[in-house]
Amino acid sequence: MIEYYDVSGCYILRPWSYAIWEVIKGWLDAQFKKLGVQNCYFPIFVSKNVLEMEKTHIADFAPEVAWVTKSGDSDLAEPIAVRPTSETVMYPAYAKWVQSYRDLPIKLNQWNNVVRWEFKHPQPFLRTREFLWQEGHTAYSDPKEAEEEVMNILDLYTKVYTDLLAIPVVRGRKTEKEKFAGADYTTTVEAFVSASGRGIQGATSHHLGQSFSKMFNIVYEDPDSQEKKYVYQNSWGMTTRTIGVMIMVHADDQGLVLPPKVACMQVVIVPCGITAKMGDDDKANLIEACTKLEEELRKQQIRVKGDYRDNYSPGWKFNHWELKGVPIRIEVGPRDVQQGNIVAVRRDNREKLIIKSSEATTTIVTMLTKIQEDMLSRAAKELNDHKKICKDWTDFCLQLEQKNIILAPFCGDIPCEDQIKKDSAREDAADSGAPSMGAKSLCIPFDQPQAVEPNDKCIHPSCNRKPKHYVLFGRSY
Ligand code: 86X
Repeated sequence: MIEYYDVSGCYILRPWSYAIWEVIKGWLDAQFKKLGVQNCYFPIFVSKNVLEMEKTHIADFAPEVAWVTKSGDSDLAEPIAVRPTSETVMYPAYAKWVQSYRDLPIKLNQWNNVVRWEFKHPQPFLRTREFLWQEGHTAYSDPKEAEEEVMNILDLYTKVYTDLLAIPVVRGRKTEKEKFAGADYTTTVEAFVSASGRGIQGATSHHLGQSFSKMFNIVYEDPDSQEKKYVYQNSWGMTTRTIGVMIMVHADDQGLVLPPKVACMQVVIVPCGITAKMGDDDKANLIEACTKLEEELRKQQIRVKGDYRDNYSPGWKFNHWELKGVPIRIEVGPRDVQQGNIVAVRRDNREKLIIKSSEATTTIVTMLTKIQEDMLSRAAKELNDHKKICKDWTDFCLQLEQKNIILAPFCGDIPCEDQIKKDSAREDAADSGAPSMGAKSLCIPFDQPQAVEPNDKCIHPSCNRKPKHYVLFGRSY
């Protein structure tokens, strides 16, 4: 999926992974357009002046900003930043474009790269210094309309996970501590990786309210009162991290397991039983049976490839395509051809099926659908089995150690959340190798497990504030 590169934190996305991004992009892009969002492209560079217009929360991010300071040997007059996100690039233009209420709403998106010079250890897909994403930035006169969009976009992100990647998510709002500082509120989809017992943010959709319009002076004249009105804004993004989430949720000890909807190869055909003493005619017959099958499947829009290489054994090919996660392998041998059969093997559960050649296409289509469904069900079961309700701090820490994520009553206070993180970190990290970091809040689920009762206490033992809701906590990426 990736190749390593000699700049730390940067990776080459090879076709096998980039194809997944293309499926996500193709689907999301069509949905954005249905919501009236248009694509555009803003420059990658940000002047020092403009970047610092957003001083308040830029301060937190400043160490991650990458700067261009030279061209050839000469210093630039002013260093130029590489975008870590495009608020400061886009909003000065929005201020120019908005004069009247008739100029609203503005609904723009860009599919681009951003650079964040992180110092935590890099990880392919999950933490890379350059990554691909889409960033949507919209502006409205009506806050209700803006807030509706926040949820519409979150619905699309949810569908990318459930319908394309076969990954269940928990939808919710970020706590005060975890929300984007520039936003009124941040909504999120959170996934769960059972292998590590950690949560991972899947995408985010913010309602920015008027904070940025006030900073960047994005105003229009109210048609009734002639007063200056600040616009209401949203921003939302999904990144190539989604691919990393997909890998971790579905992979097993034999390697990748690709959900059929995003797999660039859904079926591989491997001719089998070719021996040294086999006649040329028999060999040609076998290959012909395979190519015929390939064409039939392709006619039904199945993404299929025959592996006819003669320098690898069938066994080697089985391993190879298994490692790469191809959802279905079809084996065709001379005896199968004679009997009018093929053998199909599912990557996700290793189930082996003998199928009549005449029914190959319909059966394979059904199988692909079934694989997609089963992968989601399996992941949903993992999430469900590892989501525990805790009202007691000792139990909270115990559940965390057992690779679970936890729903607990929480007061919402930032210092209290800091304490929870600190006090749930394991001290004896050195010997075990398991993650020792403390629990973060993942989100305040929209779908609350139960009502907070009058005598419920906030999960942190030293907290006396009333809990507001159940909050999902866990170790996270
Ligand atoms: C926050 C906010 C927002 C558009 C999204 O989450 C979706 C798409 N943007 C991004 N954020 C920063 O503002 C930021 C700023 C700087 Cl200068 C930085 F170096 C890193 C950042 N990371 C996140």
